[in-house]
Amino acid sequence: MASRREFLGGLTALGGVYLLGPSYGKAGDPATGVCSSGGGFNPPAEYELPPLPYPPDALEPHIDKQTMEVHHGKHHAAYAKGLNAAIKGLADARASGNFDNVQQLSRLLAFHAGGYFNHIVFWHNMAPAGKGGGGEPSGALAEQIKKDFGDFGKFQAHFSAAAAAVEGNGWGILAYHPALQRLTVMTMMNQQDLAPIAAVPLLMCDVWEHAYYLKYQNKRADYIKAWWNVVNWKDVEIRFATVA
Ligand code: MN3
Repeated sequence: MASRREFLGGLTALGGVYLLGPSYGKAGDPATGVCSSGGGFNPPAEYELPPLPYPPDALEPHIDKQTMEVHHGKHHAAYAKGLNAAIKGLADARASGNFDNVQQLSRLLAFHAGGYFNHIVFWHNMAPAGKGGGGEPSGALAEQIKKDFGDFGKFQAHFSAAAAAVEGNGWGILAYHPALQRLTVMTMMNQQDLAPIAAVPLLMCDVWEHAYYLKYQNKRADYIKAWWNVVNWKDVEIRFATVA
């Protein structure tokens, strides 16, 4: 496990520490969420769409195949493309010395870097129900949830209510804040707004309509209720172990 100092030392690039999460593959593995311990993180020249860690129908019936195909193949792919375009736009601005569009490019970088990374965490936060998905966390994460929220039921109710109450597009998030040394439930509008700097996401629930509308229409709360059945707590525990 990386020490906190090593972990924070390894966090670079892309619009804020909170965007980066631990990886449990090799250090700096973009397929699982980028970044673990210090140094050695070399960003690729172009960000590519990482594959889903399971087939698109694996989360049925809670999350349907068509939603997963469109969400991953179209929406997530568009964030990768937008991220590459924003990085190139800023490089071009530096090369030419023309920063007329720097405000717009900075916004696009934050939005697409958020969208690119948030979905990587989200895919890995899920697993087929009964085969890694569902249930409750164990070990150190379970203890920390108890300490910071009272018990798992209170945490789950808090998270569900916060995610359901996001105005428009956004995310419900369980994050660990290394400086505060506590877990927090937070929400994020769009792909980056309202997220405290340095809070590291551990568990993310996409509540953009594209994440549930085909199957659940306007019933976001029903989607969130079903989503708990596919939460991959092992993944969340590993992320927690890397930062706490
Ligand atoms: Mn999405």
